[in-house]
Amino acid sequence: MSTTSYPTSAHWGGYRVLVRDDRVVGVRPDPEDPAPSPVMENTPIAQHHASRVARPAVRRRWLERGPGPDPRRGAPDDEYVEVGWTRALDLLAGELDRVRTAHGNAAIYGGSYGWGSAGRVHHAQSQLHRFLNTIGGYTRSRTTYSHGAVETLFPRLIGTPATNRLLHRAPSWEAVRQHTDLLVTFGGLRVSNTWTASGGRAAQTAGPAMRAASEAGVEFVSVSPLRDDTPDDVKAEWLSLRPGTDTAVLLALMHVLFTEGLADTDFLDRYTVGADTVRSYVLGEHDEGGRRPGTARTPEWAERISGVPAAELRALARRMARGRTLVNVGWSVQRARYGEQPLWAGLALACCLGQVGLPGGGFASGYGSMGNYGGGSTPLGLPRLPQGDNAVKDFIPVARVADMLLHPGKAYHYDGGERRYPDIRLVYWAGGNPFHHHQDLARLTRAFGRPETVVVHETHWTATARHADIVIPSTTVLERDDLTASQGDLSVRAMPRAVSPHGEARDEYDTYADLAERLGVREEFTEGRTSGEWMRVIYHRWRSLVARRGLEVPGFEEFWAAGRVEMPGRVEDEALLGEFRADPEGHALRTPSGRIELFSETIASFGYEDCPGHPVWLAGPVLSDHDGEFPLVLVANQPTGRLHGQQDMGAHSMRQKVHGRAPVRLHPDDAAAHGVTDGDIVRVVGERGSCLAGAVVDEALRPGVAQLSTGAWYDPSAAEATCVHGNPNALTVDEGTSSLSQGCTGQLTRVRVERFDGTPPPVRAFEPPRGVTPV
Ligand SMILES: Nc1nc2c(c(=O)[nH]1)N[C@H]1C(S)=C(S)[C@@H](COP(=O)(O)OP(=O)(O)OC[C@H]3O[C@@H](n4cnc5c(=O)[nH]c(N)nc54)[C@H](O)[C@@H]3O)O[C@H]1N2
Ligand SMILES: Nc1nc2c(c(=O)[nH]1)N[C@H]1C(S)=C(S)[C@@H](COP(=O)(O)OP(=O)(O)OC[C@H]3O[C@@H](n4cnc5c(=O)[nH]c(N)nc54)[C@H](O)[C@@H]3O)O[C@H]1N2
Ligand SMILES: [Mo]
Repeated sequence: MSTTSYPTSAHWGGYRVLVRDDRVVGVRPDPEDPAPSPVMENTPIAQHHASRVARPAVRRRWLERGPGPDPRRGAPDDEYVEVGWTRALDLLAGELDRVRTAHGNAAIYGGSYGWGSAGRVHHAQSQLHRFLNTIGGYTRSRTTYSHGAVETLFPRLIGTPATNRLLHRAPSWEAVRQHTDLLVTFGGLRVSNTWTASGGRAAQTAGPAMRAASEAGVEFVSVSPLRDDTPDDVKAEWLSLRPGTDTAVLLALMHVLFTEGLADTDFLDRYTVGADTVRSYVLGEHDEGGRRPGTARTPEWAERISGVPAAELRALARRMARGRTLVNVGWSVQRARYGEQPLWAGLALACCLGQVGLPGGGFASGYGSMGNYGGGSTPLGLPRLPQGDNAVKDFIPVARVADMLLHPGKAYHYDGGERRYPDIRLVYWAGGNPFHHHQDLARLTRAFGRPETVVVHETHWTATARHADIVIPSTTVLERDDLTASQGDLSVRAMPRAVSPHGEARDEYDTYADLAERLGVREEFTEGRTSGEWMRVIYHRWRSLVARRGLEVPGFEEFWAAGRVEMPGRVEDEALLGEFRADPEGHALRTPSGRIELFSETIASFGYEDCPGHPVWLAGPVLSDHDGEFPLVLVANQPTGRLHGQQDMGAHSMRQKVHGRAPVRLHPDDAAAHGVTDGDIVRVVGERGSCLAGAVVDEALRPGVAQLSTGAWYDPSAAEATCVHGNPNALTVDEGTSSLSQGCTGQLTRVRVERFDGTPPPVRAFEPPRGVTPV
C-alpha cells in the first residue's frame, strides 16, 4: 500500500499528512519551516480517534421529554441516541423554528466562541453566523477570552484602529533586531505560544526571530513568575514576581523616572493627556479615588507587593531610559481580575520613556502570545466568507456566558452602560469548547442546565458536546477542501482533502444548507453555491482587491495546483503609532483628545471603583489572605502540548501527561511543604472545585506559584474531584476583569495541593457517552 502526502494547515502551522489506505499514518514538517511545531504530532491519533463524533446524536432525555431546562444536562452517565441525518435535521430545524417563533431570535445564543480549525471557507463560527443571520439573527458575543480587557479599554486610550494594530502587528521582529536595545516583557515570550496563529502561519518564524534579535545584541528582561517563560537562547534576565502584581512594578518604574528626571516631559506634553494625574498618583499626592494624600509608589512599596527587589526595579528603570526600549505587556497579564490596570500602566510607562512611535521602541502587547505577532502584516486583507447581517442587536461580553444563562434579565455593567442579560432558550455552539475555555466549570454545568435546548457541532465528543441535546458531527480539515492564511502570513495555502469523512460526518456547510432548506431559506444561505464554489468566489474577490492595489496573484486553478501563493503586499511594521508621532495633528488618534489618554475623562465618568480614570494599583483577589487555606497562586497558562483542548488525546499531548493526567508544576520548596514528590498524583483544590493532576517538581517556578496549563479534557466522571483529568477551569473563579471590560480572568487562582493516596479513578474524558457506538 503506498503512502501519499498532502499539505494541510492547522492553527499550529502548515505541515503535511501522510495517508495510507484512507488513514492518516504520520505527519511531516514543511522543509521550508525553520522551526516546526511538535503539536502536529497529535494529528494522526486525533483524526481517527474513538472520540470522533461519527453520527448525529440526540440526548435520550431531551428526545423523550422534549425541550426544557434540565439540571442533568452534562451528567457523565447521560445517554445519547444516534438518530440518523434526516431525523436529526428535522428535529433541529423544528426546534430553531419553535424558539424563534415563540421567543424571538434574540432567545438564540449563537456567540459560539472558540477557535475551531484553520481554513477560510469552513471556519465553523463564520458558517454558523452566516446561517443564523439568514434565519433572523441571534444574540452574539463581543470581544475574546484572549484579550477582552485590551479590546475594551484601549479604544478609549488610543482609538480603535490603533488598538487593532497594537494587538496584531506592533513593531516587527525585524525592526526589533535593527533598532531595539532592550525589550522588557511582562508575561513572557513563550516560543510554544508562538506556534499558534489564527489560521496557521506558513512557517514558524517567531522563535528564530527572537534568537536573531538576541544575536544582534538586543537585551531581554522578563518579568514573570516562571523562569522558562523566555527561550534560553535570548538569555533573558529574569525578574521573578508574584503573579498579579505587575501594576505595582510598572508604577514603581514610573516613580523612578519621575523622581530622577528621566521622564520625557516633552513627549508627555505633546502626545498624551492626563500625565500630570498619573504623576501625582505615582508620587503619592492622591490615591486611586483622588483623595489626598495617597501612597508613594516607590520601588520599596512595589517590592513589598511583588517580591521584586527595589534595587533591581531602580536599576531597570534607569536602564530603560538609557536606550531604545520596547515594553511588552502580554495578554496573560490582563486575563486576571483588574486586568485593565497592568496594560494601561504599561502604556503609561512607555509614554514616560517617550519612545512610542519610534522604530523598535514604545509599547506592544502580544510578542510571545501569538506566532504572527511581530511577523509582519497583510494590509490587503485575506479571502473571507461573508457572514451577512445580524438582525438582533443584543450581545454579551463573551466571558459572561454563564452569568447570562443563570440570570436572564439581570442588570450588569459593561463599558459605561448598564445592560441586561437576554433570556436565552437555545444555545448553539460550533467550533468552540466552553468546557475548555470558561471558568468555574461546575457553575457552567449549572448554567447549561437552564436553556431549553443546547446544540453543538463537533468533530469530537468534547465535554461541551456531552452537554448538548443535539450533537451534529462535523468533518475535520483533513476531510474537506479549503484554503488558509493568517494575519501577516507569508503565503495563502491550499488545504486539499486528504481522507474520507469519519463515519457519517459532513461538512457544516452542507448541514446548514439542509437546515436552511427546511426553514425556507436555502437560497439565501447558499446563494446557489456549493462550498467548493464559495472557495473559488472568495479567492477571486480577494484577487480583485489585490489587483485594485496594483498587485497580481494567479487565478484559482493555478493557485490550487501550486498549493500556495506568496502573500501580496506584506509589510514589516517599524513602529506602533509612527504616523501619530510624526504628525500628531494630521494623524490624531481616534480618542476624545486625539492623543494617548493616560487619564480618560470618559472612563472616569463611568464611576467604576474597579477601573477608575487612570491606571492604579488594585490588589486582586489572588493576593488577598485566604487564611492559608489556599497558599499557592495557580498560573493556568497555555499548554505546550496542543492548542487549547484540541487533539488532547494525540501523541505529543499524551507524552506530557503524568499517569495520564495533566502535569502540575510545583517549586521544590512548595512540593516539600505539601508532602509531594515528583510523579505523585495530586489533588489541586481551589475555592470552586478540585482536580487531579500529576506533580512535576521544577525550580523554574517562583516559590508560591503552581502551574497547570489549560486543555486537559474536562472529566467529571468520578466523585474524587470536580475533574479527574486536570482541567484548571475546574478551579478558576468566574468573575470579569472589571465593570469596564468584563474580560476573562482565567489565568490566576488560589489553590492548595495535596498528595492523592489510594487508587485514582480512571480518566474517562476520551470515551464517547453511553449509547454511542464508535466507528
Ligand atoms: N483558565 C484559563 N482558561 C482559559 C485561558 C486561560 O489562559 N486560562 N485562555 C482562554 C483563551 S485565550 C482562549 S482563546 C480559549 C480557547 O478556547 P476554545 O477556542 O473554545 O478551545 P478549543 O479547544 O480550541 O475549541 C475549539 C473546538 O472546536 C472544535 N473544532 C475544530 N474544528 C472544527 C470544525 O471544523 N467544526 C466544528 N464544529 N468544531 C470544530 C475542536 O474539536 C474544539 O473542541 O480558552 C480560554 N480559557
Ligand atoms: N501551544 C499553544 N500556543 C498557544 C495557545 C495554546 O493553547 N497552545 N493558545 C493561543 C491563544 S488563543 C492565546 S490568546 C495566546 C495567549 O498568550 P498569552 O496570554 O501570552 O499566554 P499564556 O501562556 O497564557 O501566558 C504567558 C505567561 O504569562 C505568565 N504570567 C501569568 N500571570 C502573570 C502575571 O500576573 N504577571 C506576569 N508578568 N506574568 C504572568 C505565565 O508565566 C505564562 O507562562 O496563546 C496562543 N498560543
Ligand atoms: Mo486566546
